Amino acid sequence: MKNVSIIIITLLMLCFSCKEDKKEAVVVEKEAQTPNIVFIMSDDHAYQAISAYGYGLNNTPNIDRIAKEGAIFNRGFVTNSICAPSRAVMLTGKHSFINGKVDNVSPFNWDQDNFAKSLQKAGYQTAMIGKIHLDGLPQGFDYSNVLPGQGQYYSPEFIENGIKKTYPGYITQVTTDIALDWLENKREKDKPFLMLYHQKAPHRTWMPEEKYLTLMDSVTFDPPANFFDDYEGRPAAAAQEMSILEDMDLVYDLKMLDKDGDIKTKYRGMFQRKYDRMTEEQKAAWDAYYDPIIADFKSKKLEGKELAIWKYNRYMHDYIRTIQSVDDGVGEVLDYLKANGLEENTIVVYTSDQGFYLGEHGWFDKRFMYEESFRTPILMKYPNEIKAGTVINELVQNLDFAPTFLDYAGVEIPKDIQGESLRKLVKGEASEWRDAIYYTFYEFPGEHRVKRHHGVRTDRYKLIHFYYDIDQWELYDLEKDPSEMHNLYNNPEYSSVQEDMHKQLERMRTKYGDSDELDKKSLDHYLDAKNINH
Ligand code: SGN
Ligand code: CA
Repeated sequence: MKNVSIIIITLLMLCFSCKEDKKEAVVVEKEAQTPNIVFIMSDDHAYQAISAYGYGLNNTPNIDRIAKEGAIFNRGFVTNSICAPSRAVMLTGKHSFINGKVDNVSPFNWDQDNFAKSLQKAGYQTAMIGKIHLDGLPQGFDYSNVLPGQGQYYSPEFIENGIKKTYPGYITQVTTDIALDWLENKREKDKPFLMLYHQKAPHRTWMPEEKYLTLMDSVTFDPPANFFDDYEGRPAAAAQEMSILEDMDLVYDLKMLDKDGDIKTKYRGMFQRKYDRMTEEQKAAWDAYYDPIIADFKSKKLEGKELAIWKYNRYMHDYIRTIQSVDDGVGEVLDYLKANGLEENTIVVYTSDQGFYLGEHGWFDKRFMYEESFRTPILMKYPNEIKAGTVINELVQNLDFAPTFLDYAGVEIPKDIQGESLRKLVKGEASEWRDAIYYTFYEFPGEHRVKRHHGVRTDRYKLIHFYYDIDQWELYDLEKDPSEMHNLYNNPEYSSVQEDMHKQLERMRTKYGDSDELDKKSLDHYLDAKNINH
């Protein structure tokens, strides 16, 4: 039986009693089918590394299929560029300071509403597979098989409905296999379904699958134009610890685990433990690839800019390779939907929990409100309703997923959800849309040392306030300076823009209910979770 909502069955029954029953019944059924939802998310996947976005770094044919057959969002953003908070926003449709999950370390309250709970109540069968990064048994899911914490690339552990087990193999393929197994063998095929299929890759430490160890080996990547940024006028940017040259570990991040032990780094032992999770065959494949690179690296004795560019290339190769396995998985799931007659009536979304730096400003990681980590890829298809090749340039946020899914499912959107449904926007029927978006980041003091900040972005401008142990404002004209190298704050030519952006910031804080009080509360929450005295 097809996924037809109860209302439709009732309508059909009513139609059977009328004269022209047959014709009408067919029309009603097609219009009101309840869509399935496959929500694909990867971890730290920069939009720059999806070929549909046109940066020419790599090739992701399967993710691109979603854009080709549906819509691509050119201005998709998160509200807080860090993993667990982003997932909490996605589930609840509420900003971090409202759903309470402001950082990666404090607990998440699963007892609050989330869109999976609402869909479950409406008759959906629901599954959560892969990385979730929120402690506790996921609520709202009939089936869950999730990673503990960050998860491991090789021989990964998963927690299936609360029970931990280790799977042989490579995490991206294992996650895909679990998803396909749920689709084929575990779901009840007469119900509409929601499947969250969330990959760990391409998260640090970017460990590729054996079959992709040599992918793009002959390619040399040119670093972005601002790779050697001097952070002039941007003290918060200067204070971070996410520089490829300074902070990327030669062994842990870049796999220079030499057998002689000459390359001694801070995190060598941590990488050794990751390497030790591999089978003898996997280790042999890794050694065959990395050993010659290690020997070559040792002989070169690189320094300064040369070392930075070498590190950037090593990083890019591994990063791009882990994405290839993610793309394969997307292809397997799309093929399954097609082969099983589910293609037309299934919404497929591809996104990441945030963006990522691929050498811009000299960095890896995320957290900042600067474009590369504030932005996130969003691609969405639903053949029943979305035209192939749709391009969306409006400002959308991960806040919008929950109301969008509820809208498509015909489920009432709770009044306290802060996002907007994308449904009309994607159809080209939205009469008006937001002109500004709000951002918060709290995780300081913390790993990578990105200072606390919040800010507002409009189509053209961005205002950021860094605070806590600093009091620094930044203003950017994104049209003239898309790489955000020139802080225009207090530049007389921009005084009216500055004034207007301050008003926009206050407007955002009022609109979403943020305040100094909530800020203080989240700070206490974070410091308590980190056991920092305050
Ligand atoms: C880990 C990483 C960091 C990363 C955070 C958050 N270090 O702590 O580099 O910023 O996760 O990432 S690692 O040594 O454990 O790889 S997030 O995507 O989970 O927010
Ligand atoms: Ca992440």
